[in-house]
Amino acid sequence: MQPPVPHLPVPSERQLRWHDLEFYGFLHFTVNTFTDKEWGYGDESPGVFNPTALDARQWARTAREAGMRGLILTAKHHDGFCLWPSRYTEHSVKNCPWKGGNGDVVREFVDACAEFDLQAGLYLSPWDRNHAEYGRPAYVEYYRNQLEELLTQYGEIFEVWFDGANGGDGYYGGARETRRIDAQTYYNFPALWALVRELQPNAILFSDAGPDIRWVGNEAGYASATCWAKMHPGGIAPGKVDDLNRLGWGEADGTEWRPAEVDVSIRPGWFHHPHEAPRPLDELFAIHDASIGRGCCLLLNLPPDRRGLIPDDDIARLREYRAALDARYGHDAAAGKPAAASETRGDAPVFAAANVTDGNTDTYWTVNDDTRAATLTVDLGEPTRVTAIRLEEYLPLGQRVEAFSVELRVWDQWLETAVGTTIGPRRLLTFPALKTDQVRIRIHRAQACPTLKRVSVYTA
Ligand code: FUL
Repeated sequence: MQPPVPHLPVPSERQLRWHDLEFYGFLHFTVNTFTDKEWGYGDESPGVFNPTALDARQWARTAREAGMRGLILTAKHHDGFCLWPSRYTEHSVKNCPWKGGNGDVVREFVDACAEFDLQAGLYLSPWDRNHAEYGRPAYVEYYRNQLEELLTQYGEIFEVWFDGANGGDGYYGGARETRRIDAQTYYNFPALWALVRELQPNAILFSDAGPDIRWVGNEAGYASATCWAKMHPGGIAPGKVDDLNRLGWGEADGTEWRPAEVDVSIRPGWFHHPHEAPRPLDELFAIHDASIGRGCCLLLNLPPDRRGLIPDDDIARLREYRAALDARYGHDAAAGKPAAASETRGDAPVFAAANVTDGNTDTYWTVNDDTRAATLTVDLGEPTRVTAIRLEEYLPLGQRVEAFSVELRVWDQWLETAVGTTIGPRRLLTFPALKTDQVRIRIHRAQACPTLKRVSVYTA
């Protein structure tokens, strides 16, 4: 029996690996940390950058303990200050007091990531409020040169983060004026992307509109409850509400595989400000369920302070968060349990319902080509207090499911306890606890015969 033909678009190998990361961290750190700003103007003296106890290993250890799989560092933010000794500018760590101008934050960062088995990614702001040539062709050349430095001198980079904030007022080498650019054409992004592909073929490219992953359209930590991993190609106009909505929802008939990354800070600001505090645990939990739980990856920002360390309060909050996540989602009551379906493709064991509980994410349940609605039941074997469920489609065959519900068996009835639209990479649904021995997934509608690779059931 042949597997279903892929329902296009399908993810690349690179995107498939990215989906598995689920959770990684952002580090916003630069002169702003010392000037108490969110956006530096570009006239900051490198002299202000003077962390007293910078320890990239502390960043990596914190991320690791929180369950993150990678970290992305702001090698250069909008103010233009470079955390590595770039040969193309003096506006960098070369001219700061930290380590007598001989330090390299990017180097310490990638080394720490390697030690703690984290993937390392970099943010290089296209907008540069320090550079005299910003807005003219010479700056684009400068940007390209810097990208090349970062992608050739620091080992494997898993993600390159192209920020969407573009142009405005700034120092610009002393001009102190407003410079507008056309973000769609000025940077020649296709050529920059080609450079990344050439130098780091495994790296994921993030920008508002992709090409590998898209922005989710807000910085609140929320994906839409309907969230397709697909989009139509084309640009995103900054601030245009229709476009932001499109980023949050994705597009059911999208022709490109372009899943959303949810970026949000553990604190109100992206950079550390002494008067701010980390978010409460319940907010972090809501962010988890609205990002990872809706099929996106979560990029959670942890801003180092003026010492160059992630503050104790943030570490304590992350520990609480990890412990609470493990308690709630650490044990899958469906693992290894029998499952049955209304239909199995060609009655072939290779596509059987039991594939969703076998712990192997290379196997999946599916049905015959013409089927669009079907049910799958997991038998928990004994009455179990069920509080949440996680579903995953088999992505190499594309995203298919459009509408589903979750039913729990009580008194021989099936009570509908949750309804949903998209599943995609994963869908987490929590609901009022109920004791049941059978959980049924009812797929109501799909774009092509549905697939599921895993069903997990949580009881805490
Ligand atoms: C935005 C930037 O303007 C913010 O400062 C921050 O870096 C955020 C992640 O992206 O576009």
